[in-house]
Amino acid sequence: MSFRSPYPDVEIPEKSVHEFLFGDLTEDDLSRPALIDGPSGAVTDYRTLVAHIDLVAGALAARGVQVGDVVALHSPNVPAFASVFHGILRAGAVATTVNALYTADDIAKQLTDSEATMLFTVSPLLPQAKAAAEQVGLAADRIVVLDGAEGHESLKDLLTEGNSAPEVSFDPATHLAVLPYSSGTTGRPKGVMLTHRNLVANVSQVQPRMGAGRDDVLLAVLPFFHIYGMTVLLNLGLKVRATLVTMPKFDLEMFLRLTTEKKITFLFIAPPVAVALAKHPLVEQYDISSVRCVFSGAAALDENLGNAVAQRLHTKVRQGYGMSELSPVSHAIPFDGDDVPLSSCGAAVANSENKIVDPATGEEVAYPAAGSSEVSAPGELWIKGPNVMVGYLRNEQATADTLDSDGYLHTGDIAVVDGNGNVSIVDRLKELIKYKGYQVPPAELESLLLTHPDIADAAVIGVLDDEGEEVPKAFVVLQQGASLTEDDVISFVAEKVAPHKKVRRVQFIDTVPKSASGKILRKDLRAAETV
Ligand code: 4UU
Repeated sequence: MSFRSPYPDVEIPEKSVHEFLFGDLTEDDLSRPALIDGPSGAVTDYRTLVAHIDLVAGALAARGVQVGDVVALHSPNVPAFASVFHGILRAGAVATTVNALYTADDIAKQLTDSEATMLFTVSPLLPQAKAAAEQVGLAADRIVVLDGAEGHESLKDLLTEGNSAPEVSFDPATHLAVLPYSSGTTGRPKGVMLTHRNLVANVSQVQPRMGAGRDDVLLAVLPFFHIYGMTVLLNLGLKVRATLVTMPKFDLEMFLRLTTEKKITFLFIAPPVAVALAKHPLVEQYDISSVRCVFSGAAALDENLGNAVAQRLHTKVRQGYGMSELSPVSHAIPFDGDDVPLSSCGAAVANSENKIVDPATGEEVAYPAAGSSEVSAPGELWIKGPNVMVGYLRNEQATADTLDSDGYLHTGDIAVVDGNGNVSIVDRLKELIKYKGYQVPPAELESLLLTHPDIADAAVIGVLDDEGEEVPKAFVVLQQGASLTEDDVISFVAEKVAPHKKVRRVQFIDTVPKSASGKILRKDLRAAETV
């Protein structure tokens, strides 16, 4: 017995992402601002955006990119991201978006695994992009540097060729649109196969209740390369003809200044930004009264923190839950959901159903009576709907471990549900760590720690810092006679990983607790943390 979304089903158009988003632009839409580059103020209207998308698609086709080929996009948030991202999809190719914080090794792994045949990057990220391309044998003429760099084509070069978009045909129901990387419930990052239908569905499922429309100005600080920014800003934001103001990285002063100057109405954030909004003295120095709604997702938002933001900013605060494998939004508190507790992530989005399953017994928990404010017992949240991924790229085992034969995706998150269908995430079954909303796969850090000659064994889990935010903590077993300090371990890792994957706490232990089959017993380590 599952429980369904309380909302009526919505129609999911059988269209490609491009047709769905831009197929019905009106004359009025065309002259509206689609993107504003935060730092420079440069405006791209919808007319220019769609023209550039066509030109990028044409340039890709001219370089031999065919339907189904994978193209990597490695860039912080700049307006050109939208032209390239949608240009790739327009050409029938598949966009694999690469985290802008990644090291050369991280990028190389994704290029190899996704079999990307071209790479778009920006000049500040070129050193690591180039090193990665060299590692995997991708030639310099397959690297386009958006803002230009010696020895590479620039976006301007592609646009001025004037190639029109190719005629392509594919089935939106099955054709892949994007391949973001996620470590899922276990192991290393894997390519998440999302179709055009997945992306079109998720915007259709969420948009009617999100409350954002054509008069809204959205601050696009959440990275477009991550599924949250991709679907909610680049797809939903553009679908409703809102204006996106891009910020290449988070900086509180710029965030507040742009919010004031551009009269931002919707802020999409992850919880660490809520901490700043609730507490930082700088906030008082700006008039950010244009903000109507702050929407948080990608990690747990503390209810008191969310309410503190609402009070200080005199605005609505909403929470959503999502996962790359779900395109990503599966739950969201609606814009008009003033009565929904902020401790929850709201109800299941339209056209979807959920189960909450006791991991110990494999049985569904009992659901509270309709309308009751009681909550169910906790269990793993399972989700079924048109936004559920096809599977992990070339990884049948991981796919089978995550998607069951009834079409339910096992999230690896522990949830409870109340009698109104509002779901709250209360714990995590899977090993994944979220640092500021970014994924940190513990398996990756554990194998890196084991490469240190003085480390005999290691396990990494997420623990809460003083602000209640999750940080990666390493439990380290030293080799006999070795004498490393905590700082030695922290800097050993910091030199080799992207900043968000740094180990931020270290504890030396005698043995890593393991099951009979050799699996790290993370729950034992976690339990010891909370006493
Ligand atoms: C507790 O983080 C995301 C997607 C987030 C998102 C997007 C659009 C949230 C709301 C929205 O509207 O994707 P991933 O794949 O990087 O990480 C997924 C994991 C989840 O399995 C869960 O463990 O991130 C965690 N997570 C949350 N946890 C995501 N949102 C929440 C949340 N509370 N609200």
